[in-house]
Amino acid sequence: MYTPTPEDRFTFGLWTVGWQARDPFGDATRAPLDPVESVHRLAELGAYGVTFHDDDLLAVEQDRARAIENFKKALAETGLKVPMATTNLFTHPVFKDGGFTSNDRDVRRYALRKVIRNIDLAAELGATTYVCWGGREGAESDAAKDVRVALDRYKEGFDLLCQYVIDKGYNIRFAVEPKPNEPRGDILLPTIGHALAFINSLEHPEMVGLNPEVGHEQMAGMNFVHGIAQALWQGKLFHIDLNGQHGPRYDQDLIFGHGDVKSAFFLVDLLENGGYDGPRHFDYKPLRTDDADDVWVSAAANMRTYLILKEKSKAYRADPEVQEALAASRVPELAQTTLGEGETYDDLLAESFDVDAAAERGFHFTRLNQLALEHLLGVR
Ligand code: 3MF
Ligand code: MG
Ligand code: MG
Ligand code: MG
Repeated sequence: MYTPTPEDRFTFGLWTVGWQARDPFGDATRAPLDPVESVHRLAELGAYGVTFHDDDLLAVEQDRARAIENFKKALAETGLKVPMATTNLFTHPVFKDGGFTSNDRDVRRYALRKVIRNIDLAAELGATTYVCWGGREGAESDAAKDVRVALDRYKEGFDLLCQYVIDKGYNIRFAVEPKPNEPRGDILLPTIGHALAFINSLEHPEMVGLNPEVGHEQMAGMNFVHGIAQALWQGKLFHIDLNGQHGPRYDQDLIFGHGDVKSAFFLVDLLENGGYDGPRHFDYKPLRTDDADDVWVSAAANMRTYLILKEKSKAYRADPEVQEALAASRVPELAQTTLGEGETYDDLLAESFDVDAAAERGFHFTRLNQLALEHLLGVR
């Protein structure tokens, strides 16, 4: 029970378990982790795949060709898949003012070259999603960046990369990962909503969707479940970064469910029933206080928590009292079109309505909320 298998499609970034726990105030507390070991350990734990930044592969082997060879061998030995890849456009000091939107044109050209090089590897490894998190695309001062022009350059970058993928015939789509701040004071495309609007301005909007992260939206004070619902509604949930966060503060990258657990419950309920069929990808950080063995305890905890919440969601939906409460709260009524078949605004305008009587009707949402909480707490 709650033991993950590859059918659950759980995936992990190499940079998650491999995080050495360097933070703005302290040095690393763990040694570098060989991606080969990560692949084997994650496979043993029941994961489906791994994802990586170009630079993650070089954690212990500096020679790129050899590092790729070792990684491929580990994948072949374990059967682990690579559904997504991404580019590190944030660690090297050259990216201090961004990659696609750096004020320095030479840097923008270098950033695009770096992405293209790793797209070739992503395609070779069978990845179908290419994530772009623009953590350094932003500013600390409104004097430093002409945001409208920066968005022109952001669009230019995506248009170029889409054209490259089309010309090469790769089966790859891009996923933008929004984040409001950190490491920049303000990051461009700060939320799901900003990114969705931006995508509409691209030459190939159908090739670009989202990779929203739990903690990033919560840092912005947003409701992640609502954001994911809208991304699904717009056909743009290409990928997802699952983790935990306690409200608007620094990016905590806690284990999935170790932040706002009630939101995690409704998120799993939505992902399992809302038409998302991509990988369940964890982008978390093992605690800085964890040692090398604890890292694998934390990796397993993400998957186990997801599976527990999945079962809770099933039980919640199957509970006759919940069904009755949903009906009493008129939740299914929202699926009825507001105008009936063949009706026009004339029918609407001709209608009489007892406003005061309707205003008196309660929606009984408290009962529903309590039922959800009791399922989550395991007392039902
Ligand atoms: C930072 C992130 C990133 C992205 C990663 C994948 C380092 O807050 O979430 O992790 O997820 O770059 O695109
Ligand atoms: Mg995060
Ligand atoms: Mg993050
Ligand atoms: Mg992320």
